[in-house]
Amino acid sequence: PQTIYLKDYTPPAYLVETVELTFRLAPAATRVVSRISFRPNPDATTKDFVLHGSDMSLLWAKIDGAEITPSISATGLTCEVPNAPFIWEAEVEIAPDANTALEGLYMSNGMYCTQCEAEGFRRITYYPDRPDVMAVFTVRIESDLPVLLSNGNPTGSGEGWAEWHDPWPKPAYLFALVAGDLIAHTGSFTTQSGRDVALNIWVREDDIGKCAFGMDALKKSMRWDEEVYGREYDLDIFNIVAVDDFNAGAMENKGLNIFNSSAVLASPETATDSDFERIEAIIAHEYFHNWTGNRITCRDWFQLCLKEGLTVFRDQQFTGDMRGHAVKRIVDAIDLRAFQFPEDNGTLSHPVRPESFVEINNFYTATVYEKGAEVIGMLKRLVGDAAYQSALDLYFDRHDGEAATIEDWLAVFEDSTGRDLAQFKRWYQQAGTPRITVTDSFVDGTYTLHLAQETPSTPGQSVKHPFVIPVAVGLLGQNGQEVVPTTVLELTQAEQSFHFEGLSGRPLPSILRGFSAPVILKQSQTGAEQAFLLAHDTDPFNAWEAGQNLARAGLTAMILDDAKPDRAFLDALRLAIADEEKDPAYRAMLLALPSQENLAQALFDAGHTPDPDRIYASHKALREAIANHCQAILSRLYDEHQLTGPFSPDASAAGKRALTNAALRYLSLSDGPSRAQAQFDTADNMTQQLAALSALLSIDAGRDALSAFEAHWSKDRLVMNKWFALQVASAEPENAVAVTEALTQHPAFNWKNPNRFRSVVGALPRNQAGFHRADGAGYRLLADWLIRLDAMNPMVAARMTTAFQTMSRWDAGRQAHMRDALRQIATAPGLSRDTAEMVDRLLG
Ligand code: BAL
Ligand code: ZN
Repeated sequence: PQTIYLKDYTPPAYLVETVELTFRLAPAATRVVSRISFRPNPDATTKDFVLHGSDMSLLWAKIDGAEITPSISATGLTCEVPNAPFIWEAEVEIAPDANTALEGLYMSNGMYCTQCEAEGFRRITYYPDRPDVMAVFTVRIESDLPVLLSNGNPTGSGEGWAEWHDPWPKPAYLFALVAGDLIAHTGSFTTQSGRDVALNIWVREDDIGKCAFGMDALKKSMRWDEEVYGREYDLDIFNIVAVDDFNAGAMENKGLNIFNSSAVLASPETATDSDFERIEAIIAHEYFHNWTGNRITCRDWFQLCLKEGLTVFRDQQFTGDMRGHAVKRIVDAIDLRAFQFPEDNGTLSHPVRPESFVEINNFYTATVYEKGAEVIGMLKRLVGDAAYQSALDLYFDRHDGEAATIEDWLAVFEDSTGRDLAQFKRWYQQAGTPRITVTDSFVDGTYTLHLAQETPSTPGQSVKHPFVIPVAVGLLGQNGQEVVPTTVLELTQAEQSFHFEGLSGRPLPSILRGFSAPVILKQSQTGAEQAFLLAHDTDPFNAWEAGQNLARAGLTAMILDDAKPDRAFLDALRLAIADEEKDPAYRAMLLALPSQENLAQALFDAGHTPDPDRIYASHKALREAIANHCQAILSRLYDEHQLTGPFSPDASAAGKRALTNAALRYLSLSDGPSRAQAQFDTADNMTQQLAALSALLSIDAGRDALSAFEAHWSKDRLVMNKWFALQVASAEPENAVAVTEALTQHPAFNWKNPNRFRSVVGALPRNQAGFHRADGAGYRLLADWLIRLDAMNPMVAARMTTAFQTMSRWDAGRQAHMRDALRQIATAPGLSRDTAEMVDRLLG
């Protein structure tokens, strides 16, 4: 397979003005007629006419009305064309019902839908399928199905047909088509300039009761983007469609967002608070793409972070505004450390803007998305809020309607702030997680912080140059008073000292406040200092971080040295959760220990090769110790934060449920199953029901509840995904493989549905000790399933190989088993390009 390099970019040879498409839908033989007006690109370096296309039969093709015979390969076609504007016409036949890859036009439960990003459009018709070719699309759909949708505004419809016109030039990856027996939850929105927009969430009839929350989230997103970024919606209609079979979460097609049903459908009975929050964020994310992605798109796929990093950053800001910034920042840091740090510190490490790829689908990663968002956050921290806003205004003015690059993005900031961002650009170019080592001194009233940065080498990048790192620091006095409020230090050198003068005593530093940069901080703190910061730090992120550090230190001693649970941690935690000044959602975060995966990473980083079973056992022992030590306060928190009245998914109510459910899990350990059983029996919402079931399973008292849950929810596919995933997640390490295997035999295990596959096979790697069983059984089970899935759906299979990304950090025995599993995948006959690239990178 061919490797594609950023450095080889050349402009398209031909540009497209307009595209007219006619679809005659039929499951096994859909006909697509295209009429495309091309013109030579004056900036082109070649005159070769190449259209992408695969998995289709060409029935005929014409140029300016004259039939031609192009030269066709498995990936596209070429032919002679005039050196002047011309009209290309063609008809192809495709088979949506045979499309199991779920890229291009495919079928899900009798409905037609599309997924074209990144390169799915080339499975629909022959076209220059690259994001820097932007065109105005007109679409006619012919089908007996009642609802026929495409991008833009509707321009006509009749018995068995509908036409759509999208006035905004767009790349083919934003094309969408839906045809099905659907009904709409409708709404409307009046934009800031007074235009009325019709809003629809299209679903199957059974799901119509699960749309109200999504509609509300959409309206909030539209208002927020006007108020915060000055961005108004630009069509007469905005459609969202829920689809059961979908490889990712959702897709921002212009005016026609297509969503994985799990990312849009929610009701109190069927969705948890986490689902509500996730749905709100994804709806916002896809909506925000209308400006950051659609109006301004990417020149090429290496620039993916241009739209994704920025749009993730925007959805994080939105969620913070809707639900509280302190907890949101903690959640984002937890996720970055859980998903991006392992990627950045293993064989899959790549820069936020990669320099090469074989299959672009393999680069929709936590690095491009979440680290990409962190880079935007750092830029904002460095230039300040007002300058950020001016720069964004300039970005929209300057690049609207264009396919832009990271260079364009940085130039906007340089031009509007006068700042040189050459060094900052390294965040886009250098892979790896920087380590910042802190030392300090105090002499004659001057406190000196010495920061040293170092980034380990990553595949293909052995030498790293210093980054510009915004390190937010505050200094606390003896009594917890803030003697120096939050100050952003700019670390630009490999080593640098920062002085704070005129202090009356040695302060305690609170470093990297608000997680101001995606780095690993190495500082020696005593347990007493961590407990002090947990109690007194005015920065909520760092107060939480101090609690996590204290917990991690205690757990490390338990794992490595057989220590007992740390009494100082237990006391500090008990004090913190009793603090009524702290809101319930925040206290729920304090109660969550660092995950087993997080502990493994910390131990890897400190040069250890940990035993996952010991991590599991120590984690469990500390949880039991917390349960016993804090029983009285947990019991009080559980009782005092119970809600009455109708369910509301708002942040305040969700925070109380988060706290009571965190308490419930511990109380089940100390007091047995009765509370959880009672909550399970009486819960009127999924948050309470699932938390109770999970608490019961964690003490092996959930067998009956599990059956009752299944009997009640067997018809609800989204809820059943939770039922499957929870069993794998809560299995004891020695049983996890058997539990997973047994669930794959369950009649409701439809492995061809990506959500169901992820909730069973994909759940195993998240049970760390279960997956990393010393005998390699977890690795073998995953490999067997990925080989099977790869033949159907390469994108999802390839993504799941990331379960092996920490391979080099485990012991020799586990490494050998992982390597065998990867080799087994690598040698499977007919392996996809997607999975082959991943396995190749994983094997190094
Ligand atoms: N563009 C792919 C889905 C998303 O990031 O919104
Ligand atoms: Zn996105």
